[in-house]
Amino acid sequence: MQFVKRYPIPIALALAGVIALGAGAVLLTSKSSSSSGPKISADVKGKGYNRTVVVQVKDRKNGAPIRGAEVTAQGQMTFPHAMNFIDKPLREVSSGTYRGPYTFIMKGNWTVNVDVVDKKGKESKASFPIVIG
Ligand SMILES: [Cu+2]
Repeated sequence: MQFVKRYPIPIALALAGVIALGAGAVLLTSKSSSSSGPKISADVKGKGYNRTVVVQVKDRKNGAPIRGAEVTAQGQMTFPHAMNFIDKPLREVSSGTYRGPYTFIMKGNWTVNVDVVDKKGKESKASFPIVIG
């Protein structure tokens, strides 16, 4: 928690609260997403820096799992400073479920940007906030 000490107390308290809530596996709520194309939901499992990103891709209209899509996850640090990291492809592990490891190298607030391109070439994006602490 060393980095928290460098910030004013209200921010440190807010961060500590968010970090406490963020412990363990959480189903993430999308901060933004495409209005058309496949529906994306995501979960980041594990603790510490090395996590597993799990993404579910469904048909927006009928909820059916979408198989054979190209799915990537990209980590973006948003606080205490901005940093962008590489896109990593996720692998389909069951119908419409894609997963892969992602290393979040620093404590702080991050956004996981998920990009999906289905077999017809239709693209969908969603962003999920997560705290690494
Ligand atoms: Cu950083």
